[in-house]
Amino acid sequence: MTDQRRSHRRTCSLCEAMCGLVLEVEGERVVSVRGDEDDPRSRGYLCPKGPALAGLHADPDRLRSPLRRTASGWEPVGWEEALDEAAERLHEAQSRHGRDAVATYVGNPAVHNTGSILYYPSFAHTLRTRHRYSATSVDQLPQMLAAFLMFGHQLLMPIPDIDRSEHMILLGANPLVSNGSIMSAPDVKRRLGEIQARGGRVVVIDPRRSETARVADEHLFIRPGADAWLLLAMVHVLFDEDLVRLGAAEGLVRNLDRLRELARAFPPERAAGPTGIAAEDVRRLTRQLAAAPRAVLYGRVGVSMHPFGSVCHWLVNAINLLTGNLDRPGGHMFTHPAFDIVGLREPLGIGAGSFGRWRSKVRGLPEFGGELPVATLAEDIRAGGDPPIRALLTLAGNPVLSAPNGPALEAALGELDFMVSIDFYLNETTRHAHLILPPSGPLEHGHYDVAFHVLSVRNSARYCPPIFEIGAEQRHDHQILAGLERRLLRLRGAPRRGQALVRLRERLGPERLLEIGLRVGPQGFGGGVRQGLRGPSMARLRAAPHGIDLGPLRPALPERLPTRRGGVAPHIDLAPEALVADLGRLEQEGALEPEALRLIGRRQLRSNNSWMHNIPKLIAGKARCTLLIHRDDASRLGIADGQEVEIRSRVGTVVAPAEVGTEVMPGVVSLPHGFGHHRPGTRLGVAAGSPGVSINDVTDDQRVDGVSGVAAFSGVPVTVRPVAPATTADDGAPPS
Ligand SMILES: Nc1nc2c(c(=O)[nH]1)N[C@H]1C(S)=C(S)[C@@H](COP(=O)(O)OP(=O)(O)OC[C@H]3O[C@@H](n4cnc5c(=O)[nH]c(N)nc54)[C@H](O)[C@@H]3O)O[C@H]1N2
Ligand SMILES: Nc1nc2c(c(=O)[nH]1)N[C@H]1C(S)=C(S)[C@@H](COP(=O)(O)OP(=O)(O)OC[C@H]3O[C@@H](n4cnc5c(=O)[nH]c(N)nc54)[C@H](O)[C@@H]3O)O[C@H]1N2
Ligand code: SF4
Ligand SMILES: [Mo]
Repeated sequence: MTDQRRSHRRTCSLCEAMCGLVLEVEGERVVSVRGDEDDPRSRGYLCPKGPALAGLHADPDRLRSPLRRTASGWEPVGWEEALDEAAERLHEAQSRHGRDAVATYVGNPAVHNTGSILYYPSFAHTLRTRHRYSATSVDQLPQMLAAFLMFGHQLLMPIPDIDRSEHMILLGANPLVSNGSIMSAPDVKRRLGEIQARGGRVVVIDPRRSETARVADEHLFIRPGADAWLLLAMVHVLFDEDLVRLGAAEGLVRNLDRLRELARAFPPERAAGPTGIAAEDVRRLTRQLAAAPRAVLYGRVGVSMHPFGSVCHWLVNAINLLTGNLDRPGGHMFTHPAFDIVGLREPLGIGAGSFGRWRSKVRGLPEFGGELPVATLAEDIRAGGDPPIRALLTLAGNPVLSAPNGPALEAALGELDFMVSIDFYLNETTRHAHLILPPSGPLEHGHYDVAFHVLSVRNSARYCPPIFEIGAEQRHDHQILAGLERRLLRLRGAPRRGQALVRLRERLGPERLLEIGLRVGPQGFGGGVRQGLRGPSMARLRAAPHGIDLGPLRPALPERLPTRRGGVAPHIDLAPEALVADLGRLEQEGALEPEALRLIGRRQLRSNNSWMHNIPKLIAGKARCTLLIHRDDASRLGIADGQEVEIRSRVGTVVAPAEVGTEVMPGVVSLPHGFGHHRPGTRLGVAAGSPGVSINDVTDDQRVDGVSGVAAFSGVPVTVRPVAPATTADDGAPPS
């Protein structure tokens, strides 16, 4: 090889932490990846997925040019032909059966991809279907809904100011493994350690003694799905013991008395039964939170993909506010991003939000932000009716493994007239497509985290140019989306101006759109002429290899709160009616059948939802798709460590080896999500060798958050039994 070795600094785009990496590259090969010691945010930290970017870049299974499914298998097809065909088939479905006949599903990596996050909104606007779905409804939607109803904008989700906090309670989050979510912060372990070093306290409330729980000062088990009881009890204590201090929210709050009234009925004594947490512990936790000078209660997916996810996120926000921690340094704060998708107008920004403008046709689940919950996609396809779904476009998503009741969705996909997937893997979902349009890989395009700087624990901005140029046979996500949009407009005979606009945006490319967004944003001319002259521009970002630090989070009230629809003054609603209405359901929650256990998921350091198991270094080692079960339950059910067990729910059955111990609380079992790579017809040579099973073969699409319709993965009722009688001689207590 005569190729010169080059060194590149790059933000890792795989998760929300945005770690700084240094990649050594020779020719087309990434020779090494290490954490960038000089990166002020990550200071050399990286997780095992960072280095896997090398494997992803080199993966022979990663598709580079389009594929068409035929009776005799997949055949290569040129880009022009593939885009023409895809647009024609989508157009055909819409012209025959109406706009809503095309559904879309957008997955998680689309939010980490600068091209798709900037170009998808316009594409969706052109498609104008009410059948839009995304990974949001198996993730943070309840958190966005709470932000929308309480603060007036779906993206005004307050972020834990972890670097200045002196007391942090983590509820349903495991950032030591997930690396933080809606809290972009590399190396959370160090950051939590710093809270402790400042004399502060870290408390974890989780049905599993998670990796984060192990470094906390205190860990409390909670029964899955019962968090709303705990949170209501905490609100009760705050009012009852006169601990309420509104702090920066003083004068902005509505419905304070209503919340006080509601919480009156939920003293800690009532929470003890459902949660398993003693009343005295709830009182103590609440007093400690209220007494700390800077504190934050942080709730994430464990209380979002949850039967009361929306209520939980409402109450998390409320408790932070009632303890004076909203908008306080070290508390729960809003960001001031350079590219401000909160403050900018569409199409560069994202609108304030909407809720319940229409409902899914079978179950009547509500629209949020123009989307319906994915828990209803399978039945919406299968119901036919009016309007039917005849075609589907997926972008960066693998709903067969990530949505509840994956098998029902797979069956429904088989009924479509047409499906097209923008994705570089032939996987469990895209194998159902008629056409796969593969975009460039993460190192092959420029990168700016449009979404995650908005969710970062420090205001910052960073752009990284592509490391590799794409080949003539490749396209970027934004080119594919704009290419399809342009064709759809042409097929519809749309005015030339509209078509020209799409072509112009395509030619401009994401970098130029970024430039516009940065220039008009609050750190640019949006903040005044002087600010604009000094603020981040693409030239400044290109000249700053570690990005631009815009300082710690700063107070944002009342200035960040938007004027509400109808000209209603900016305010914070402490008891939005849509959320209050769900409390009645709490009291009606039926008890479990006596033999049932509650299933929860878990994330693992060397996974990225469903799609990085094809990287040999990430999947190597002992099988990780195991069912954690408490040893008391195991011995009651006659299950030995390592034994294969059957996990059965209302919708299906999977078999996995049991891992017996005391990590999960009694009555709870845990399977990781993202596995299930045994399905035929994929092109995932490595992942297929360690397939595991998909937790979403047993999660229930009918079990959803009562307000938003988001899948309730926390605490799915299951029964567990050994597949065959234990063969080991010792029938006593299995090893823990
Ligand atoms: N039971 C259970 N289910 C869960 C969860 C859970 O905890 N428990 N977690 C949920 C959560 S939080 C999420 S976010 C969802 C994720 O759900 P999805 O987003 O549906 O699934 P992913 O596994 O992230 O799949 C991402 C897909 O994007 C492709 N891809 C990667 N990068 C790019 C790119 O740059 N461009 C394009 N076009 N494609 C790309 C990959 O090949 C893969 O097919 O899963 C949810 N499902
Ligand atoms: N390594 C790795 N990192 C990832 C991902 C990955 O797949 N792998 N996925 C990324 C994505 S898309 C996201 S959204 C983030 C999510 O990041 P986190 O929100 O930190 O998600 P988890 O690590 O799943 O932690 C959720 C915790 O909730 C607990 N839990 C489950 N049910 C309940 C309940 O009813 N109540 C309470 N209180 N707790 C409960 C679980 O035991 C678990 O410890 O992670 C991101 N980072
Ligand atoms: S924590 Fe890991 S996956 Fe996330 S940005 Fe850092 S290196 Fe990448
Ligand atoms: Mo997620």
